[in-house]
Amino acid sequence: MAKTPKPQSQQAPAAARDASLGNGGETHQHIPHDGGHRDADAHLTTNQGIRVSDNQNSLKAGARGPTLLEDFVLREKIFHFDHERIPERIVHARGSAAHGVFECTKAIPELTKAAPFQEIGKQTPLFTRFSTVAGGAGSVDTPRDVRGFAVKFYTEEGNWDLVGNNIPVFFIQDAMKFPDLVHAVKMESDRGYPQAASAHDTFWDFVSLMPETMHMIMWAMSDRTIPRSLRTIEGFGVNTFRLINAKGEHKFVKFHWKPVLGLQSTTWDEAVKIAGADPDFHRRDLFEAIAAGDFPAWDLGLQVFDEAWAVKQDFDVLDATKLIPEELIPVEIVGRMTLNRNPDNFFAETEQVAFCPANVVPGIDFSNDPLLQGRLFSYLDTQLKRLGSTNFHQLPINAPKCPMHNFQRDGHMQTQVPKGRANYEPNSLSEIGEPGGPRECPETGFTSLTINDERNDGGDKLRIRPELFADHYSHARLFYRSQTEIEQAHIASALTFELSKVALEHVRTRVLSRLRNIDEDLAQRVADGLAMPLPKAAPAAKGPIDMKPSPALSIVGQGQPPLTGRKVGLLFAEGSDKAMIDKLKGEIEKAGGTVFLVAPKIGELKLKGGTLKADGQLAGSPSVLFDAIASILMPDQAEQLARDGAAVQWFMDAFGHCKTIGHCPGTQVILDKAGVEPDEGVVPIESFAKIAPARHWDREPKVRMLA
Ligand code: HDD
Repeated sequence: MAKTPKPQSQQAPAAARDASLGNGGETHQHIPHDGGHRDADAHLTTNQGIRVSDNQNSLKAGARGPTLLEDFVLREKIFHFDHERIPERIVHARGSAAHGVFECTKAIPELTKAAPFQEIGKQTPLFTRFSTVAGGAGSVDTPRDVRGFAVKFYTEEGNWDLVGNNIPVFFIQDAMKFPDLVHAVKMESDRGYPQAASAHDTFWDFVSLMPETMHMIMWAMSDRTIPRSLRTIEGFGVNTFRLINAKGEHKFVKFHWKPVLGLQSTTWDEAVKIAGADPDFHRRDLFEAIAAGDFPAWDLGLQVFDEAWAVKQDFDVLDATKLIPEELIPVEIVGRMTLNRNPDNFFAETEQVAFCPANVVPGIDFSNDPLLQGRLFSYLDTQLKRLGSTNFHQLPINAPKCPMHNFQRDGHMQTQVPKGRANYEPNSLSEIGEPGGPRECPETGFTSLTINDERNDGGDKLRIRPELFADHYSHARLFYRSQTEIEQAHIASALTFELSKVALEHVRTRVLSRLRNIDEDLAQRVADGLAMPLPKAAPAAKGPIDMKPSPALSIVGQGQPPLTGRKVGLLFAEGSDKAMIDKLKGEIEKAGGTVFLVAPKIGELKLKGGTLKADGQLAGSPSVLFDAIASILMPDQAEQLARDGAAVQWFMDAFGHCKTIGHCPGTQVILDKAGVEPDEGVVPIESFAKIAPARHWDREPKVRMLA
């Protein structure tokens, strides 16, 4: 006679069940429909609310028999898992985000009636997502790439999305060219590579045939596209928008975000090595900083101007490949964004957040910038594909935090349950005592600016670009000539590197011919770097004209940022002096930095004067992960470490990346082996904290051949 089977939950040996749960088998998590609160005492259920008795074993016909189709618990679990992925964003697929708040520091009702700017101290909640552009969702954080900088303000008058980048201009002038640009920069369509890189044939082929890209190319080849941290990038609305006040008066505006921590970038060699050492470098940095209460902040600045000013310029303010130098129109700071809370769930928030430049609130309106006009369509459209339903605005991360009522109904994944018969307007149901639903708000509702454009050519339908859009070189020249010497060398080197990856020689030649219109010296340096002859300059439809250099465009020119928010790697080993470590750590933390302790072994080490555990093991914590490094080692430990490639490389890289190196006399033997030469950035640990955040660019010609 067959034995009566035991209840399913008892079938697996207790030890196996405990190991598979990893928590003694006691987990019962309940994810209710209200958004996923976890209650440790709640029961595990199916999506239909049926309690699950066994989450380890599928239902089988006998212990060694086939799994039964009847097992709805298994089927539901696998079914849901199979559908976990949604299409990634066609651009900006890889991103990291955080919640925060915008606080108005200067009220500007004379410029705009937009709610966030009406009074000093007014707070508006927001959600900000940073991204790379070209790579897929699983690519690395530090390719040479533009960074997206998208902010969703949940104002009391609806959501306002400021969907910008960390570069104030764009590659193209008209949305018509966006799919071409993106196809050209992404993986080549036959071979499926390179991932997250612009250094390949199709990108440079496109760019070389589209001279309007030249200004943005200068930015893309500058250190702006290899930022040290998302906390140290600027943000820009890029397109020209309009501000409108309560009287209906309007001005043009450009939006700027200025990082409170200042701007900081990596070197290219460093960015490449970080990609290997920690592909999630920026994501981790942002998450950890916020988790530690070290909240990153940006000031919001405005450049405001009117049509009378715009008509006098040599460029068109509707052309997104042009910028307005801050020296011409200063950036006026009106508020501060602080990111103070990490998302609870990456998918629900960071992945499902849906930005759209068309989301504006009363007081903000669009300009006729033809790039912006195309964007107004694209984002809404792409969200439908990505999120699968016209009801994506109901997802908590996208839903406005103010009341929302209309007569839109139904559709996939409708989560609201509208009551009554009124699903059309106008209606007279209130006359028979039934709710009639919401009504228009002529006084307070959004009204588009009635004027079209003072300089529009009579409104004829034309596939054409305005005359001033034709100058593709003046602003590229302005950017290049506004850089410090070292930054110019970085641009020339980046161009040389990228073009050296371009197999098509005629494309390289065409790029060189364009560079001649930007700056002869730059073109010559890149040609020399490639060992190619300099071709004739490309014919230019207009310009270039010389503009007055704008120091605000340089990173280095803005001075060295403080130690606040920077991370110092501190190397020690068994026998190191604990008092010295504690003292240095204290000094760095006092100056606002954080210390990451690195040692050859991660467990508790015996030191002179106590014991200490490292935060990271040496081989897994290369110096590229830190803004500066210091070491406290005894001579005999240093002798030993000098035979370890990871230790030597630690110092060699920090030196090569122009970082501050703090050392005690014991370390000298490794410094010698790593080729670290004395200079103003190689200092005894006593003076380390004072200069730690600085990059010592004077060192660079000693460690690298720059173009
Ligand atoms: Fe775009 C995403 C920024 C031009 C079409 N864009 C996207 C994101 C940022 C930008 C930051 C990611 C938002 C997020 O984190 O979810 N895009 C820009 C800037 C542009 C620009 C600053 C130039 C001023 N974009 C642009 C054009 C088009 C698009 C001209 C199409 C005509 N962008 C899209 C898109 C994306 C997008 C396909 C992909 C995912 C998404 O929208 O939500 O609709």
